Amino acid sequence: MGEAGYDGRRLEQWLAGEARADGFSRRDVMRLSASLGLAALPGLGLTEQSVTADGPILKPLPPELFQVFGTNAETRWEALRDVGYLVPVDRFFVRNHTLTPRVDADTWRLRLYGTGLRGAPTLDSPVEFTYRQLRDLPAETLTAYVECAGNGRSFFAGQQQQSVSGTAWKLGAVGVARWRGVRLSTVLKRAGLTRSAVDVQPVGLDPDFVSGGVNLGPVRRPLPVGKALDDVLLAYEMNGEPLPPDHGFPVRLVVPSWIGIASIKWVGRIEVSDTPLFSPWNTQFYRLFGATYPPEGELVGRQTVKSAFELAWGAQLSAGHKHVLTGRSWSGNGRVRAVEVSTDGGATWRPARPTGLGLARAWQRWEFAWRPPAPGAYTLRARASDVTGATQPDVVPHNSFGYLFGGVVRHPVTVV
Ligand SMILES: Nc1nc2c(c(=O)[nH]1)N[C@H]1C(S)=C(S)[C@@H](COP(=O)(O)O)O[C@H]1N2
Ligand SMILES: [Mo]
Repeated sequence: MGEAGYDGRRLEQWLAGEARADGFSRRDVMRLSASLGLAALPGLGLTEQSVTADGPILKPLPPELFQVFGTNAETRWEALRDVGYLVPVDRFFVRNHTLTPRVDADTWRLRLYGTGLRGAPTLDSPVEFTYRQLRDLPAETLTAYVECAGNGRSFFAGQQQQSVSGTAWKLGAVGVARWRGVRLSTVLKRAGLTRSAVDVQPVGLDPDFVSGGVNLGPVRRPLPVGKALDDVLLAYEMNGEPLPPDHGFPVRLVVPSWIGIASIKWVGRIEVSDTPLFSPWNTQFYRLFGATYPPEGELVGRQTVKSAFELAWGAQLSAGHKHVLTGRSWSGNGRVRAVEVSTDGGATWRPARPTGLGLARAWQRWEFAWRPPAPGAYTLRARASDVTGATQPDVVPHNSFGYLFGGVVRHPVTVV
């Protein structure tokens, strides 16, 4: 069965679920079925994966916790000031290409197939795991951040006067959670992983992504087998609870230190291949295109170094009083080694004091006491360096999609 065949089958599943949903536009389904040359008849074949949906994001998005951008919601950094190391689900950012599907864990199956598995099973006769079977495999916990490749994108325009396309995130498209699940390596080995496997591609059960009128199929991105076997988790719990629908229920990937798109949510199938795999998410998107990059672009994998204050954008502080500024820094290369803060436009820098844990795949919290001398407008800057010596530059080379803004962010505050 070719790729169009898979999409057709998926569409049947979606239509079957659609009978019980009233949110996701039936028009989209019709348009999609027309583009695939299929008859969009109700009650087509029946589904093994029951999927429905009723809105882009299901959890509440109160304005004091989130800034909403279409199908995405950014965490407000001031909402992290009084929470601990982990970001609670009620304020964890959401990045959806389309919308949050509701997946029924009882009928859900994880299907593995492809030429990188023993006997090269096809999608018609895949190796399957039920939710129960996955939960019965040896479990591990992992405290790690998920961060969108576009986190900080708005600063290409805001600080460098460069135009980029995509959601204009500030720094709130990141969150640390404690994930629990089974190692992807465990599942791959049980499914018959061979030595010739090179790529592993998880595929989401959310609706196909349509961009510029073109249906790009389900959200999916190949992962090299080396990373897949290293520290990747198939997670079914987040902060001690079953994964919430918006964050990938019943099962998502958590690919530590890599850009968020690697951490595919609502995984329905995984292709394991002995030849390299391609999808729009590693050929068209999530590559760096720009003057300092090769014409075919540079593939994005690991995240950069970033820092954020747990402070509202444009916060007001009173002059002459001591304020304890707090924030967090993280890096895709490993632990954060040092953080410095400047309150005078970058002229002088003083060390921030690290507080609590500083895990390699998560972040380092810190604090910095500041007594603003006089009323006026100030910009605060925080700059971290990590174990590899990587730090945050003042200017980031431009790329057209505005990925990996690892520069020092100028955070405006008003002292009154
Ligand atoms: N199936 C699927 N997985 C997905 C996405 C998606 O739209 N569909 N978005 C990706 C992107 S771009 C990011 S940044 C993270 C966001 O994870 P979160 O919504 O749990 O914060 O999920 C990734 N996994
Ligand atoms: Mo993302």
